Amino acid sequence: METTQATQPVIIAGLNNNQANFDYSMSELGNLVAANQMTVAETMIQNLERPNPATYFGKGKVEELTQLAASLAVDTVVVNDELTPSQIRNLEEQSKVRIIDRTALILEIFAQRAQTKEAKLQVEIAQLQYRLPRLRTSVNQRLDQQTGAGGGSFTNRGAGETKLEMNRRTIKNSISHLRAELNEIDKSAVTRRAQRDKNDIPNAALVGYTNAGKSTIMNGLIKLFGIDDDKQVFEKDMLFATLDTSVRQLTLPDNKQFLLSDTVGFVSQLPTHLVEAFKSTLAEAAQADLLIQVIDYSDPHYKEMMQTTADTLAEIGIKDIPTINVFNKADKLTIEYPALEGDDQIVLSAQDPKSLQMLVDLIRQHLFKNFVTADLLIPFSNGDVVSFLNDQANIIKTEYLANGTKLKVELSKVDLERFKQYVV
Ligand SMILES: Nc1nc2c(ncn2[C@@H]2O[C@H](COP(=O)(O)OP(=O)(O)OP(=O)(O)O)[C@@H](O)[C@H]2O)c(=O)[nH]1
Ligand SMILES: [Mg+2]
Repeated sequence: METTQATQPVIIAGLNNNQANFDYSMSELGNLVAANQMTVAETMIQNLERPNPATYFGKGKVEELTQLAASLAVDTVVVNDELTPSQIRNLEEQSKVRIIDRTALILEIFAQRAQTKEAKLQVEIAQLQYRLPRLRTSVNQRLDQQTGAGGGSFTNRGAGETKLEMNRRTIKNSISHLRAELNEIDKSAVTRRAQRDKNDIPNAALVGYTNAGKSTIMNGLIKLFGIDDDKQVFEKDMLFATLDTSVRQLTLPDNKQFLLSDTVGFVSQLPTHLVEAFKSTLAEAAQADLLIQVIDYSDPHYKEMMQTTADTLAEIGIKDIPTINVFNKADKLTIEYPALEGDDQIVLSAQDPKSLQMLVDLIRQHLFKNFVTADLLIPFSNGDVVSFLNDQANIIKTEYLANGTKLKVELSKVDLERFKQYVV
């Protein structure tokens, strides 16, 4: 897809086959369009059981679309679905406008946002995979143009086919090269994770719909509990501000430590290739001990957004991880909802430090529930163990006895095993 000019007017168009969340999905498309420097000049909807296999919309609707585009002087239509290569080609031929499907639009936004090497590779792979089956269309079109009104000779046609095959091979080669590059980056991430697992620090991952406030919560918690050199992550009022996973270590006042990761946000119907390409980035979430789902509670569509998150997590294969729900942006609420019950959800505002304190208490209840309180008697000759525990653990009580230091201390299972010789 070519880069679009600032606020280019487009028509957005969708098929309504009575799906439950059609309105939501169209409003989401409007937001995606705005995120790609385009404005919605008009919305066109067709009520139809299933798409027309050749042109996606029915015949009459295609004519209506052609006239609408001409009368508004709009040359681009964004369709709320992933179309087949031939549907795009036929629609473009018949309506004389450029057709961008939902998948291409999302890929384009991701491409614009990608900053790091890893994100760029992931998006590029997904874009090439999207292009691969669509290659025939553009090459054939070019061929038709080259051969003119008389049509191509047999020889020309043959040369064209060869060129198409060549282009396909080139794209396939590029994909495998990019994959190999991405694997190298992945390997070091896997090593880092293995290292951390050895240290037995529990980890939590922020997940959820894009723009819900994940990065804002991450930054708030870093400010409160981060280590000196911990950097803030990027937060902004835009779709897909975060494409890379960031991991930070947090230390609570009682010395309990955990890792928190901030991940890419979701939107409904995320392109399969994109989800596939981002799997390695989402490995942090896949291996988390706790998922913290952040929800924009002030958005009337928050329930659909929660469903989108659930669907996307399922698609990535993330399941059976304990989850807490953070209903964020409470300061913007205009409706009063009934109070939430249960110890796995909380209503808060990410910008309010008191809220974040409450959130941390909730995270603590879940992440450290396997901690045990033990009494240790450590001989004075093992002063290093006492200083280690003073640094790293929550000491509830210290007594100096004749035969050593007695500590009442909270320990993880691994530390309990490590220090079991001192347990009394
Ligand atoms: N009013 C209000 N705004 C908030 C709150 N939390 C986050 N925001 C704003 O919401 C916008 C999006 O926040 P981010 O933290 O970047 O959202 P995200 O979930 O990381 O989004 P992606 O990275 O795009 O998935 C920013 O402009 C934040 O300032 C909140 O509690 N109240
Ligand atoms: Mg973010």
